[in-house]
Amino acid sequence: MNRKLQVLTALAALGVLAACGGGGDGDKGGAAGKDGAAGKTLNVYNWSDYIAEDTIPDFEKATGIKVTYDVFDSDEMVETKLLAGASGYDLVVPSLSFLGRQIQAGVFLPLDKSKIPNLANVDPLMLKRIALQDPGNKFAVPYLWGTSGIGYNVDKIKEIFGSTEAASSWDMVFKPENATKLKDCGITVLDTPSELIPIALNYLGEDPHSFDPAVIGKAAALLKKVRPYIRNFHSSSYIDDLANGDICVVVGWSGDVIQARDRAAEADNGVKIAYSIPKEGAPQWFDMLAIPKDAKNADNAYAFINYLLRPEVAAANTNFVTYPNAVPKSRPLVDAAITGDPTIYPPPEVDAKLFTFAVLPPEIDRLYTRTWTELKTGK
Ligand code: N2P
Repeated sequence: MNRKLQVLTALAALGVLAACGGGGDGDKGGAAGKDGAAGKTLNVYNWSDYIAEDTIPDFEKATGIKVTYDVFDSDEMVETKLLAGASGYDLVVPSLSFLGRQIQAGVFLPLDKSKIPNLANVDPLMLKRIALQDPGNKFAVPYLWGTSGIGYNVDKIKEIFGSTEAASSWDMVFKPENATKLKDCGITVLDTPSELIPIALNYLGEDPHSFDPAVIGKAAALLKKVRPYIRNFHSSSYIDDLANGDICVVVGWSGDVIQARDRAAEADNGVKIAYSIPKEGAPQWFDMLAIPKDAKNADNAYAFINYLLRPEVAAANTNFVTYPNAVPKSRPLVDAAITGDPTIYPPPEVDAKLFTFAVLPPEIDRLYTRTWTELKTGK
């Protein structure tokens, strides 16, 4: 990935770009958009490292809509803004499991599907699966999806365990006798209980969707045992940390790890990175495009959603961020090295072991948060 975009992404993460409208002059003298309200602007809140570098400029050129693009790296961050209301965003990208709860909280605009003709391009099977949490696909459209697994430095793992076989099992990070060997080269885990607790439960042979506090306590105990060996809790810095050789293992997201691999290769720094979906099974998630109810530029959000669903745009995004999209017609336009990579597009036998996340009821969500705070602060 290009350095300039990384810097822009980092600045946006700090909120530096938010104030300058992505470098533009806002609504170009107040020209009203089709919605007649706020003009030709669009405020987007997306995951970091999650769009091709040309997508926004090309959309702006094609439509005259000026995009302010901010990024986040956790569902918890988006949810806080959405539930507080008046987020100022016209388009947000929560994961499906969070979206289910946000729909119940009434934070989204029901989609006017007549404004998204390219919805016809979306994989109907995926829509059907998603409808379990967004009945009738009323509020959201799938953007990209992926898995959560283990990213690792190939040479370091060979050095420590003799081969990379160790990375094919969650044992590598969840067995204290293994994790201790990784302590010095550095383990990072995603900074979210919503992923790590279900991953730990699944590893223990428990239902990853369990809402039983005693069962969730087993995941907490497991995580606590390996806590001394975890260097960082972070959900975006690990891309560069892995690529630069500063950490050797991450429990992270598929496309992010592949981006780390590609950044290291581009830098030609001798660091080899790989991603594994451990054999005990791993999460599969979907990130969803949705319009907050109080969006000032909803029509521009519709235009952007429709643009993202063009096969050539969806393919460009997948080629750049190495996450699969929801548009089957884009597939012939995606690099063969990506479609042929079983860690990006899991083959059926791996797919069969993937699990999705449940929509957590509020009391379990609170238990997750408490567990996480205690884990991080080492109580
Ligand atoms: C993007 C990470 C994907 C988000 N950097 C996981 N839902």
